[in-house]
Amino acid sequence: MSQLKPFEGKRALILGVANERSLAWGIAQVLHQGGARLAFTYLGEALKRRVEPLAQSVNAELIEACDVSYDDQINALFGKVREKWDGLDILVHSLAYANRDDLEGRFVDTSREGFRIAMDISAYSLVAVAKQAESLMQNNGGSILTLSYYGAEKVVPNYNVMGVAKAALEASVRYLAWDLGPKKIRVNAISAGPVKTLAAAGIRNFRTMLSAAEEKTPLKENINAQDVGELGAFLCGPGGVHITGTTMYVDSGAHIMA
Ligand code: 0WE
Repeated sequence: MSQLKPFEGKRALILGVANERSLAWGIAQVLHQGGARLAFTYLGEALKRRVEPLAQSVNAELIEACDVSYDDQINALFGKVREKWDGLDILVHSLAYANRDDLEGRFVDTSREGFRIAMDISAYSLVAVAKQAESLMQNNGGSILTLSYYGAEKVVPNYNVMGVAKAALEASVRYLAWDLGPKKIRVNAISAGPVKTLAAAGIRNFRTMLSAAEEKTPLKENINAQDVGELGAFLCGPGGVHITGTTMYVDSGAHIMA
């Protein structure tokens, strides 16, 4: 990056840190190094113990519980952000959920409820938080980032309903970019290669998938949370000022392969 502290004074709210391996944590660290002021949410008391020390290590100004399946929790969170900062510059949405049973076997077996849950948590939640962020990003615009995966575009065996939800997420990024563009709020997605995070720990044969993925990439190596952080910082920073509505890959080139 061309500047030493490109995010000096910028206020960033980060949703989706579960532990030190989280992609959201990779983004948080790069923003912190760039001088940003940070706020975090965690999902439930179990993750509070993991997230609190991480947040404190980057001098977080706000650490709040938030389950994005509830409108009142989203409202409460943004109320706290407004109280604390009276504005917002960067919003990072790095969360997804599908029932574990729906991430194996056949997509055709997805239940109505399984489909609803995956869409609600993994796609609709971006719309809900973008609406809240819009009112906090009034004066100088801002940048909204979300995380996607190649299964949104092409069939990745077992990714199933998450692929459908990520397709909806990427489409939501385009429609949000159109709506919020006049207010100079940019909305983008990062399509990351597979990383062994807490989310991945719940997936069968993930290690085998990781080594297969590595062999398939032009660069012959997998990516990590810091790679995601560097692209996130680019998109939120001076390099990204005229980039909106897009999905950018950090995948060692995997997506070019047949
Ligand atoms: O988006 C994801 C996974 C997100 C995820 C993970 C879990 C595990 C635990 C969503 N919901 C749950 N639900 C749980 O109960 N990735 C990009 C990682 C991932 O997940 C896969 C992959 C890849 C890559 C699942 C099947 C095949 C490939």
